[in-house]
Amino acid sequence: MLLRALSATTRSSVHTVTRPQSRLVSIQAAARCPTPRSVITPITLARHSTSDRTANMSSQAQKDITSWASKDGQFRRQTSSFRDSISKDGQFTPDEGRYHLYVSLACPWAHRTLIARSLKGLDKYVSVTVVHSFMGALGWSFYPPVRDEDGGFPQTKGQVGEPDGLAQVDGDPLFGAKFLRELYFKVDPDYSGRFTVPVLWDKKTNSIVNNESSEILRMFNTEFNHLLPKEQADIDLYPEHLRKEIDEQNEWVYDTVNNGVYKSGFATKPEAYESNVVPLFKSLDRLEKILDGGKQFVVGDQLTEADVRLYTTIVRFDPVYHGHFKCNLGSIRHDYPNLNRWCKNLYWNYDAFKSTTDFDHIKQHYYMSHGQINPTRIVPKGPLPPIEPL
Ligand SMILES: N[C@@H](CCC(=O)N[C@@H](CS)C(=O)NCC(=O)O)C(=O)O
Repeated sequence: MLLRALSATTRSSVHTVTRPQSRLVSIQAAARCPTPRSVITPITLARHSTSDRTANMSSQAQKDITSWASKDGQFRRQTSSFRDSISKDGQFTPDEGRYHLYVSLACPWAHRTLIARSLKGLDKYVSVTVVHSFMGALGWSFYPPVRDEDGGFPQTKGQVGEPDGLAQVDGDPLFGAKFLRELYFKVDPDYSGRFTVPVLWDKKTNSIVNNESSEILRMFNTEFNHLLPKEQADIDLYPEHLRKEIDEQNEWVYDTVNNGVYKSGFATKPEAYESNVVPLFKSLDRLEKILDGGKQFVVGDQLTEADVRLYTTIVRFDPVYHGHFKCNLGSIRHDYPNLNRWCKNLYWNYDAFKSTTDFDHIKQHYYMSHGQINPTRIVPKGPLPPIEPL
């Protein structure tokens, strides 16, 4: 293993949320290799909105959106603000065509929700819009940024322009918004948090149901089951008998791995970087051991949300985090054979994982958007292939 006697710094996690869930039989085989289908519902390109709320920037975080770290050099992820739930008996009932999911294909948190939506076959209930891969000063946009005179992307202006061929963008089909922030302000004109994806939008009440991926993932797992064919209803990513183990693992994997790569990469002081990159690799060592003996899943013998949550970080690791976020005490493909095998199995054998993973979009986002980390905005060619064959 790469790291042995290390002093892990454990920071508090705001992420793990447990809600009562209904009991379901788990038939994981049903999740394997479903009929290939596009995960993204086709959407027509919308016209630019005339109502632009971009001037409404009420908090410091909103004014300085690309300044990720605090004064001490540490990156601290903000707690999500919208925490309602889809449920049969609540305000947000699980009706066909009612919900819309705004995602970035680059974002590992949004990626969780796309995988769950695909595994559970929720296309009819939840349509999807993908934002442009570039995130500038005004946050996620539905259009590519205007290029400046020398062809670069302006980090500070945040204008929108014509498609640039780098990534397919859908436009906002609901309101013709230019920026994701407009949707947040539509719901709450005084919103002072960050404009993050994923956003689960309710088309009926025109509001945000939830913008916390771990909760959206669980809603998708259970709240539509009574409407789904048995094969998909039976897929249970949070089975009763594994909940304790999943919750325990989520806690440290979230803090040191999922968020650990960000805390390493966004650190602006060596001490902040080191205090995160070391625990990150210690946790990768721990996961490598968990997957010993040809194990295919990180908790139990079936696909669970623990695999979904870990996958979206591991699949980005070699293409982005290793170089861009300086997480280079090892790479998945060269130093973690078990994690590599586990990741390749999910990618190549489960359509829900492969069809939602877009390596070009992922690399374009990180290397182009974070000018303070990569001022030339050159997107590296490798690693090739982005994921190894089985
Ligand atoms: N807690 C949120 C975190 C989501 C999140 O941080 N998303 C990032 C993209 S990877 C984002 O949209 N960042 C924009 C910003 O912070 O301005 C979740 O898990 O849903």
